[in-house]
Amino acid sequence: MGRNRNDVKNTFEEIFGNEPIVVRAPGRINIIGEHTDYNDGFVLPAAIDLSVFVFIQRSGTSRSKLISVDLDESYSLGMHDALVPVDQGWVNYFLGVIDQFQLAGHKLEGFNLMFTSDIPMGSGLSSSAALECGFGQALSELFKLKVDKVALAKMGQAAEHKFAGVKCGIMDQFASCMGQNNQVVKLDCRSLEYDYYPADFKDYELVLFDSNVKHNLADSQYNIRRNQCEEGVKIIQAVNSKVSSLRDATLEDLAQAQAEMEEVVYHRCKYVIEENIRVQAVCEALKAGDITKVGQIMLETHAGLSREYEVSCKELDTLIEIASACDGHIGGRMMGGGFGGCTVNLIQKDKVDQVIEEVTKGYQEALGINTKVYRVAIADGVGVCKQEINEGV
Ligand code: GAF
Repeated sequence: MGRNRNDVKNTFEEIFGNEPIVVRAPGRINIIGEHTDYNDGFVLPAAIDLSVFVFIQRSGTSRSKLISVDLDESYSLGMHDALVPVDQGWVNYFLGVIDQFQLAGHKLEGFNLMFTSDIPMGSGLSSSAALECGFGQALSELFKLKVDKVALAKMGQAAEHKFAGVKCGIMDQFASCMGQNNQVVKLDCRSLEYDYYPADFKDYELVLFDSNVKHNLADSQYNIRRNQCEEGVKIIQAVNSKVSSLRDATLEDLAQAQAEMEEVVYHRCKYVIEENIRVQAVCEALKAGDITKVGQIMLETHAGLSREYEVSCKELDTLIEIASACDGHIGGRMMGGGFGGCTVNLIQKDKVDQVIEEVTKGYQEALGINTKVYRVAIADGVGVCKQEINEGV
């Protein structure tokens, strides 16, 4: 996973003849608050110690070269070229960010860039958001643009909308930019006000199980969910004109509007309204040090995502079912957009090895798929690597 960073730096210097600036941008986990971000609601993510590393330096011309070390692919562009999405998927994240910088009035000159990533792609750990934020930070450093990190997160989100076609919320980019070592960040996705909470899970460890699948309806179904929520809001507004997004709606508003709604829209809205309540409850439980409660709420979220929001899949449900039956597992749920990727679980520290063994075996027996296990640490958000680049995160 990802190349040795010193090797990449040496290769950069050999190819381009100068020392690069190196930027690290992390992936993220999310404790609670799934599919709430684009409903103006609350989320509780954290940046992790799996990251994208971007190596960049000026080219001295108006042309730029991008190299994906992991994929062994490259792409060249002129900084005055018209920008449109291309077939090489990874390139679009870069084009999208360049487009955002240019729209914000920044004049970019040519650069050479290489990148490598530790974040497994398609695992729901936001490798794309990390790429957008890492590249944005790299441009900002290279051309001394002083773009603040919240602005960077917004640019990453806009790039994703326009060049990857996913109408994502702000959570992933915000976590990658604003994450802090050993802290989870509670974000109000409407006002972008945020608070940090110590990521102290006491006798429990967060463990991720990767379903090792990514169903290709993920992107299309994501946008459909977003539309269904917007449709629900319009109907709820007839009973409560103060509701401008699902974040404002109560379960009572929804009950009053239910008769006018398609059943599927009702269930989408119910899930989101309840999930926002669950984020608040998890924050309270964390403050009180009640980790068992956090685990229980995570299981409720999984049930909602699976049955009401319908973004889970057989593989994710199986992982949760097997893990829940293990001694020492106190909670878990699918994480991220859904239709594949990882589950996030809370497991008693002295039972982690045993649970990992049981889940790995059970998943293989049930579906014939190997799970991958990630025991991630919570880390800082995007930044320039000033020290030894192969150390730490
Ligand atoms: C994906 C999106 F990119 C996020 O914005 C968020 O909506 C998440 O799915 C679901 O909570 O990761």
